[in-house]
Amino acid sequence: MKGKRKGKVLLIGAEDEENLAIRYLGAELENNKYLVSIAPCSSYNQFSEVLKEVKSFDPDIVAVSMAFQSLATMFLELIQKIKNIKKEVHITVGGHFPTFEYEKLLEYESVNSVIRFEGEKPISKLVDAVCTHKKLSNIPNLIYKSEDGTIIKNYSIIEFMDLDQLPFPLRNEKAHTRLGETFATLVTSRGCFHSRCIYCCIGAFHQAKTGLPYALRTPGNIAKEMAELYKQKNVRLFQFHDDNFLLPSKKDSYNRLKSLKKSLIEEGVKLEDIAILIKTRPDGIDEEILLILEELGTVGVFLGVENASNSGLKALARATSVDEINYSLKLLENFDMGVTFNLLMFHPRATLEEINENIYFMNNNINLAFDFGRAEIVAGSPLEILVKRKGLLSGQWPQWDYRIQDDAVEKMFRINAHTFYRENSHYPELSHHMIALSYRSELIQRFYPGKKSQKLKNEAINLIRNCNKFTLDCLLNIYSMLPETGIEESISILAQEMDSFYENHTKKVDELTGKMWRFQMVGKKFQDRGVDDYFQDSEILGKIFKI
Ligand code: B12
Ligand code: SF4
Repeated sequence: MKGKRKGKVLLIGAEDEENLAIRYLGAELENNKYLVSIAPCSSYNQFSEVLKEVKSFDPDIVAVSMAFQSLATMFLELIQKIKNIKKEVHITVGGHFPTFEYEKLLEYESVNSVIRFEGEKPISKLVDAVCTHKKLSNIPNLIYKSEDGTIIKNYSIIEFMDLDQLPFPLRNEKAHTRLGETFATLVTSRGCFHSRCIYCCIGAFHQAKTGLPYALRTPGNIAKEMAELYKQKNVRLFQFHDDNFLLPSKKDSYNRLKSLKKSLIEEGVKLEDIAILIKTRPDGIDEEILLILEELGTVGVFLGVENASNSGLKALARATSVDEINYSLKLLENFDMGVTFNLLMFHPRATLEEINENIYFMNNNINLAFDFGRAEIVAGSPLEILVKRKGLLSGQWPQWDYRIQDDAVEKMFRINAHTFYRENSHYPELSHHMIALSYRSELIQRFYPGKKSQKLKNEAINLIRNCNKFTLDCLLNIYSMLPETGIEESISILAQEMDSFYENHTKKVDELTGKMWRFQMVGKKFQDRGVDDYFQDSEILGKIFKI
């Protein structure tokens, strides 16, 4: 405890991977000499582990990241359980959802305070105030209950922090493995230059900020973090979780990437050793940018398509066009990058014509892994305001539902919910696995190029295409049901067909993923010995390792 300040903070958050929100907070707290422990919680199964940590670590503050509205109910139950065993502990919650829903959350007796917006500065001040019994009124972004129960809202920070000044997020001792390689996520920015998409809360989250709606780390600072991960944790695959990895101006994006490349080389990161995954809007790329992204090792691009009709794009406030999307896809065809996308083809104003256009688009991109669904309501999004104003809202806080204005599209959405997205359906997970497969097939091409990796890539494309064809047939089948009544039996038959196809396909994807995994394990060994060509070309080794 020497040199440590009084104050122990237990940070809780969903950790499907290292959760950067709590890990940035943890780094800042440790920098300020507080003691920190991280308790991951993505599901009810992890409650007992978290509660065990509450007992053994005995924190002064429990800080829960509730970014995901979908997990809010679970976290509220967890918070109650923590209070049951440690009544006096101060529990604060933060992240996107609490930033907007603080009033409702503070109605829960177990929640002592909410920290809105970015949390680094406020959390350290809160720990200090709680542990030294100071008043809470000087803590920025804090909302809390006074002794008489009234809600007190402190002032908000209205400027982005200098992101280069933040300590790098805390990391586990050992890096995660994703797609068969050592893996880490990071962000190079906060906020979004567009900030207007109707289903998104990022614009509102940073709305109070003066100046630009986003802040950037410098390339040198990003490269330092990557180099640390590369050298100390042997990380080879980096996923950038920025809302937009690229900038509004293509020239600026190009210069930034060029500078990142230079900084990485200066830091001793061998570019041929690393691979990256990014997200970008379709209007963010051009050939020059793709060339430099390729040099940086980009193997996966999640392209923000979101809707493949101009009216749909307009309704979602995407500020892009189908031509722009098609152009970016055409450019991407010339690069070895797994391109994936999501289609929010269901939204309050969706029409059947739009649905047609989206299905047509899927068909035109049958080799690409994608996901589709409805634009869901999250607190702080313009969509929330729209559905309330139009009287379309139904369901219950925090899991809202809404009605699509066009009856036929609404019917189609509900049939989808009873088929593709019904409970225990294999489709939602399978679509994510196919996205992963698409990235992985390019990743192995980059790290272990040769005949076998090309063969595995072809197998992946075939699986993706076959699955997409079936998905399209199902969508068309659903479409044909729309004018009919008494379709319960047809829906049930279709759901059974889907179950059997998607279950079978999941097995095939798992088999191919297993094959890729074996290929990577063995490929590394042959590469280390400088005989990878022999491995890639050998039929016998292919048979032995079932590749
Ligand atoms: C990485 C990510 C994921 C990862 C999760 C990784 C993990 N944690 O295990 C994956 C891919 C799994 C994922 C999935 C989903 N995601 Co997501 N995801 C993100 C993303 C892109 C980055 C998050 C991040 O790391 N940011 C970097 C950190 C440093 O910033 P931050 O999270 O904002 O944290 C700061 C503040 O918010 C605050 N803060 C956060 N927590 C706390 C807690 C306390 C106590 C305090 C004081 C402060 C505080 O302080 C932090 C530091 O300043 C965000 C977008 C975004 N810009 O944040 C979406 C985002 C969080 N995801 C979103 C959504 C909708 C989803 C999905 C529902 C998507 C889907 N349809 O499946 C799922 C739900 C997952 C689930 N578990 O239920 C929405 C959340 C909206 C909402 N309120 O629900 C976001 C905001 C995207 C968006 N533009 O709408 N996601
Ligand atoms: S969806 Fe992406 S582009 Fe649109 S506002 Fe949100 S972060 Fe920005």
